[in-house]
Amino acid sequence: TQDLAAEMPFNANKAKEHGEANALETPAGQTASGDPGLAASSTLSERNASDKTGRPPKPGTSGPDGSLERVRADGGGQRLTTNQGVPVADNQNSLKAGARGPVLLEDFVLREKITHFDHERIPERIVHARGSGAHGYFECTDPATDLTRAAPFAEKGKRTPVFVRFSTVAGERGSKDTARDVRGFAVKFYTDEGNWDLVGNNMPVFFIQDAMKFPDLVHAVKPEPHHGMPQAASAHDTFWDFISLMPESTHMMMWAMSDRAIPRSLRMMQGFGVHTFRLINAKGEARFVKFHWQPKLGTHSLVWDEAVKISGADPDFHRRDLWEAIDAGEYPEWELGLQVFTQEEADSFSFDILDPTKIVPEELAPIRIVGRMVLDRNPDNFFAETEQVAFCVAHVIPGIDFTNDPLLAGRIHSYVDTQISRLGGPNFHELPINAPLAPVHNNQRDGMHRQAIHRGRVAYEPNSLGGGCPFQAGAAQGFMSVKARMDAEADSDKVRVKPEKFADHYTQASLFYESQTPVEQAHIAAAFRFELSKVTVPAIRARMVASLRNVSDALAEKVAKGLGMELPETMPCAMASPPRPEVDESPSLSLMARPGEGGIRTRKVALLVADGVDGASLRALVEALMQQGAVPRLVGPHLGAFATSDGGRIEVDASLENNPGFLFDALVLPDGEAAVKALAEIGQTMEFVKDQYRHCKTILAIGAGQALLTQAELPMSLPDGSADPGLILTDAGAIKKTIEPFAEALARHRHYERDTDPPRV
Ligand code: HDE
Repeated sequence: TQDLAAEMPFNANKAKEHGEANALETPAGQTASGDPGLAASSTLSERNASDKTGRPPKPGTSGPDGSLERVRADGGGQRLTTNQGVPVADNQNSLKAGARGPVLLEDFVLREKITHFDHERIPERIVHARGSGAHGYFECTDPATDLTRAAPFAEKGKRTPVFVRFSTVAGERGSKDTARDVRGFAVKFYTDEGNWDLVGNNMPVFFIQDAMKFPDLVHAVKPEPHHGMPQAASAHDTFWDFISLMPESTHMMMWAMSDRAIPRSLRMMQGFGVHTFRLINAKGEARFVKFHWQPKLGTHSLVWDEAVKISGADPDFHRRDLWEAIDAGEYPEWELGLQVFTQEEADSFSFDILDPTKIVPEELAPIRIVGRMVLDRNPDNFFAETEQVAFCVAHVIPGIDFTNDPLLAGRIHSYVDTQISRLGGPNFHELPINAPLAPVHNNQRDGMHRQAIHRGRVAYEPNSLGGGCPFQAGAAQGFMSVKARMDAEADSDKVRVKPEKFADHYTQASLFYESQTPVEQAHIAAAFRFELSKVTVPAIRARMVASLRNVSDALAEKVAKGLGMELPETMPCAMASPPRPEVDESPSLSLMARPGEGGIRTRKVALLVADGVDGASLRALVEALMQQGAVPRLVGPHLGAFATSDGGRIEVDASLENNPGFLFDALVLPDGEAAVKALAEIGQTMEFVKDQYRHCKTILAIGAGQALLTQAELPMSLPDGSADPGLILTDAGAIKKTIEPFAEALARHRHYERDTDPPRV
């Protein structure tokens, strides 16, 4: 592995899609890819020769040698043809027997067009149907060769191309982005030893412990089968019926009811491999590992009221945010951390590391950062890339292996299986987005939609006619399953049981709840209240609250009160006295623990505008915000230009109607008597101001604009009487001095001190 890596520091082909990597020479004659005849029919050096400019591509654009380049189609300057390449003379009229006569069956142009259209859709994913993808690279910052021989970690600075797909779980393909849900975080590494898919979520635990329960879980959360409702929502009877009968889901429910289920941006959430995996180094030594992605921008969330409103005004909120950030060159970035522990440590833990409803607290195994991932290119085509990408938990590479987690076992089977119906056959690995960059050579043949043209008469092994090729790579180079003990009792019977510690359903749920800040705890209680308030069967509500008493009586009491019910008896536990946990609190479980790098880059600020607005202060603000990387947007009563008080004109970007307040991170109320008077007469202005306040965002009011705060009846101080750090008042003349405090307040994202339940505004 080491030698190979030294020879080929960057993946030969895909890396060309990234600026810096593109500058590096790849050994001459190196084949870019093997078997999938579509992957490469020429050597990389030949293909390089076709790069006429010789310049590396701009970051964020595709290089001339990008691995996807060979399949990119562009109709610019071309004549219209059928799928057979026959030029089409008329694309408006079908072929008829006379101007008013019947359409003729012989019209192959019409029939081909309609037939293709009839078959444009493929089945959506049974879960994670709605997703958004991006290209990028993983760069190793701390070679982890002591732990693993996996190719991406071989060398400092080594870059491995990746494609990432983020998703919601329950909603259908066209559902809203801001549903309360788990987010998928699936990363395909195109490594030089084959594809590795790390198919994770933005929460580190899962609802169930055994794959046997997955179809039940999914059937329970999906729209109810008789009437097909609700869409992209867990707040309904069948979901909570199932959950309340499955205490093993309690820990995950704490995460799912926390604000992590409504991220502010896909760029601002963590990712986790969830299961315990294994790392194996070149010496064959194995250790356990949990994978963690940490966003550079920190972890930030929406508030529920905001998420609900956004889903109406912009169901593509997260998709748009990701696309726009990458488009603007604000490439999202994550660090990859490994939480590593030995068999002996695992044996000593109070929980079972094979149980996917448990975390390993960071206090027991610290996170070692080994690399960073940067997403720097939007897909060219949503269907070809984001929809057709096929992740698979079974796609591992030498240096990475599985454990006996029974949920993982089911996943190793499920993902390939589901692609066969979703993508129409066993050759989905040949689709450009799925094709590995590493050479593919084997004796698998034929099947629907085969792209490769295998040459020669040998499709078996052993053979002498093909010189024994393709030959086995052997233990030194090939994938070897780790030598691991099967179970403590090697001669155990076939059984359908769970390991003993799997029965502790509540200790880590309590650990999570107790590790949250008061604001987060309040939001968890409110989320349970909301979801259960949509449950129509009182017994389900009661059973759920009875179960919550095992997590925290304070939480159960709050939820019961919110639902207007008596506190029920505590639900009996499967394990009467669980092992004592190592820690009672783990601060890193709070969203607030990872605020990120600070700053206001990509934060969207609305500046209200109407005729008579003070243009000078607005211009100064816009300029200062842009300098700091924020995204100021001028919002007026309608589109078009408005007169400023100094006789100028100012063109707005959006209207109060098409961009309501909750789509922005902060609000600026402008100076200028006439403008303020005009804005004050519009109902949407008041909603704008109130939503900004209710969602704990920063509001800057300049001069006469302060009157809008009074008109919206905003409390000017916090519930405890102290000053509200998110309300900034200033005069137009003092705008330069206000920029810094405004940016600081905006960098805090939210002013949760303002948060009350129910809201004051
Ligand atoms: Fe998945 N899951 N899953 N899942 N999952 C799918 O595969 C499945 C689980 C996750 O962007 C499906 O290609 C089973 C855990 C993500 O394309 C399917 C079990 C975690 C994605 C499937 C689980 C995940 C999927 C549907 C329990 C976090 C989207 C379409 C044994 C670690 C990938 C597809 C993408 C997708 C099965 C549980 C993450 C049906 C059987 C735990 C991010 O194969």
